[in-house]
Amino acid sequence: HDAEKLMESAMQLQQIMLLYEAGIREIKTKLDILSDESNISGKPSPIDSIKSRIKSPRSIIKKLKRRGFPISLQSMMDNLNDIGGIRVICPFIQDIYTVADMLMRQSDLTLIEKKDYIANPKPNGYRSLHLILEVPIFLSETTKPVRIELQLRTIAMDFWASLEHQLRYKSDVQVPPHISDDLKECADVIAATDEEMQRIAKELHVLR
Ligand code: 0O2
Repeated sequence: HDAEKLMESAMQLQQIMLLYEAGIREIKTKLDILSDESNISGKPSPIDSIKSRIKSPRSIIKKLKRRGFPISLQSMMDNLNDIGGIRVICPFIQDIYTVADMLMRQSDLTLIEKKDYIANPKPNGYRSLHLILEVPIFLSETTKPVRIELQLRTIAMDFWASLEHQLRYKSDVQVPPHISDDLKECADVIAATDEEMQRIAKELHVLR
């Protein structure tokens, strides 16, 4: 009986993970098509690179606990929107909105939530555009919607966020306030450089 129960839970988990992997594949394909379309028309692609990940069980449980949600597969699907995540790295700030608009125009995608941490950076200096998109997954008998978190950022924003993430997670001590101020200062310098690079690109007619 125990073996049956274990088998049932394992299969349920596998089915859920299949959905998230499929959701990531669907949206990545859409992004690849948009990038290829730019390339063949001789325009520079608004996408520099794409990364994706499935949240680890450890992080899923940590987040459910932190938010006070029940620890179950159903709760994970209902309450977390970032189990499947895609990060789109763009050359220029404007490219982020170009890519986001292109995706939001696609009729099979539903925008569930948009957080613009570029227009409104986090107090620590973090900048990115976050979209929660719902994509239908067509299975043999049914169609299941799955939510995927998209983080869109420039190369410069990604540089800061990746290093800040490493510094925060690698250090066992709480980051002291003067270091947070230094990191915020770095974020602001990087943001100013991003603006400047965009201005140059516009002046050279690389960006419209
Ligand atoms: P990981 O390892 O990237 O998966 P919450 O997830 O509770 O913080 P919310 O509202 O669900 O908050 O999502 P939010 O704030 O829109 O975005 C969360 C994700 O954005 C994080 O995922 C990070 O990937 C990224 N992010 C947000 N703030 C920062 C920041 O200050 N620095 C860096 N480097 N990344 C940030 P996870 O789950 O925290 O981590």
